[in-house]
Amino acid sequence: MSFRFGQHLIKPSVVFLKTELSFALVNRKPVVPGHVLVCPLRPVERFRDLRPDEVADLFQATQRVGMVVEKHFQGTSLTFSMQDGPEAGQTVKHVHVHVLPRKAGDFHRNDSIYDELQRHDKAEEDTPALWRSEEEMAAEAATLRAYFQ
Ligand code: AMW
Repeated sequence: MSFRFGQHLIKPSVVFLKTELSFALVNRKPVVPGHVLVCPLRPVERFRDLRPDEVADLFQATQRVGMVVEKHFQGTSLTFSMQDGPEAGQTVKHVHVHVLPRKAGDFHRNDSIYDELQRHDKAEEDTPALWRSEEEMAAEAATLRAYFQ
C-alpha cells in the first residue's frame, strides 16, 4: 500500500511512522540532515481542513518524530514549520509539518533556515538530479523506523 502525499504517491519504504491518522516520511531534498515531514493520512490541503482528532494525532506524531530526529541526528534543538497555502510557500497541496534538527552554527544566520525552506523545493532548485536516491531514503527511513518499534 502506498501513501498519498498531495500529487505524490509515497512508497512505504520511505515512511518511518504510521499512526492512526498520520504518517511521517523522509525528505527527498532535505534542507538539513534529518529534515523529515509529518502528514495527515487524509490528503487535505490546508490546516483548517483537519478535524480535531487529526490535529491531535498529527501534533502528537510530530512531537515523537521531533524527539527521534533530534536524537538520531545529534541536534540540540528543532525547527518545526508548516507552509499553509501557496502564498506561505506550500508546494505540495497536502498538510505537512517540516521537522528539522538544529545545532549550533548550522546556519550563519539562524533564521536563514526559513529562506532555505522557501527556496529548496521551488522549480529551478528542485530538479530530479538534486533528489536523493530511493535507496538512500529507504535506508534512512529504516533507521528511523527502528526508534518507534
Ligand atoms: W512545502 O513547500 O509544500 O511546505 O514542502 C514540500 C516538501 O516535500 C519539501 O521539503 C520537498 O522536498 C518534499 N517532497 C516533495 N515531494 C516529495 C517526495 N515525493 N518524497 C519526499 N519528499 C518530497
